[in-house]
Amino acid sequence: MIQLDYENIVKSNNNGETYRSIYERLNLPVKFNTFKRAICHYKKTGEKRKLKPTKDVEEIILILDEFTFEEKQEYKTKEEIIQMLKKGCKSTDIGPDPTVVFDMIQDLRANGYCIALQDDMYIIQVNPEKKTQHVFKDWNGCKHIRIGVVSDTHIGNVNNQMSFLHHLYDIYKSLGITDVYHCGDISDGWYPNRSDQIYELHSHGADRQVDYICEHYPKRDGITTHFIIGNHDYTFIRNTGFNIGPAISLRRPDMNYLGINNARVWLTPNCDMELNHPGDGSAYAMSYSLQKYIDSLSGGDKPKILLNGHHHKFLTMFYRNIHAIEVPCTEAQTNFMKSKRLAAHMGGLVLDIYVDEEGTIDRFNVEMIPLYKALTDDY
Ligand SMILES: [Mn+2]
Repeated sequence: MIQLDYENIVKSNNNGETYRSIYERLNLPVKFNTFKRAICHYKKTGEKRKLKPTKDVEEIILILDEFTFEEKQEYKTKEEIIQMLKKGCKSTDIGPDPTVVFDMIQDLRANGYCIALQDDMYIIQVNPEKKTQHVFKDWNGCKHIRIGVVSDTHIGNVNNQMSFLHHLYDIYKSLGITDVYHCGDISDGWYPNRSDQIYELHSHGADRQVDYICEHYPKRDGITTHFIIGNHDYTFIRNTGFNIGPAISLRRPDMNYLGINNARVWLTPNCDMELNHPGDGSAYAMSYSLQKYIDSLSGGDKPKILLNGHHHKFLTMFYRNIHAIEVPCTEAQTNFMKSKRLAAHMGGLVLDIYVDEEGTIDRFNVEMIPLYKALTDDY
């Protein structure tokens, strides 16, 4: 039987760490659901349950379903809560115990709903705060770091190139790559103001695009995809307060959500890599946007590597001591891009980063894997 350190777990949770993150950190041989239920039970009653180890720890069930099932009388259902959150509601509107309600809200957040607490009201947000998350990789001192980089897969659009994306992951797998970085616009999203977009989608709406991505995005043993979301993915937040990033991450443990539009990954203590998905349009010259962005970075805060999505272009530039790259896409030119005379560079990248003892870049190599001829209806 397993005895959990209940006090410390609750403390970590109060400090902002999610139950899932605590659960993963402790690496327990029980299901996430069992773990979470025991914690909630402890918070309610003070009783410290011992847990029986289980073999299968893969299953993901959310506490929300449990509570609404077990205590239907006292607590609102998930659907009812989401409806109420659109206008805002108090904890007591959802159910009697604020700690249980808080857990239910945390579940919804883990599912992708952007929920803020304003005064004493929980409310859906369509304009959440965008903070850059810093991620610190465990560097083992190895002087050669090899990663895969993709961007703008625009899954959900009929122009997405799923076969090519899978081909890239086959190459990554064969090269022994364990981490692939995605610079945003994983989905095509939903633009109500672009009336033609609806004809270009094979999956409509957040739920279907998330379902399609979770089912069809390349999954290879030993490879984790780390992704930010871009302006297309962001349309779901703006329209409905739903962020597909956490929703995908929850269902695909090999897909790690890093934040909205920007993230900073420290590959070594002296080598940080920025993932960026800007919101600008295209300029006359291909290099313009990247150059101006680098100009705007303050001296002390420049990354060593900059990976830029959004423009569907491939370009490398060494400027202000930054190894900067416009990352190509895996979506064929759309009618929208055609009408704006925008070319699409399709491809994926392999980066070979050689560092010294202290983790500072010695040599830097970008390999482009191009796709010359797009397939039609490749979904
Ligand atoms: Mn974009």
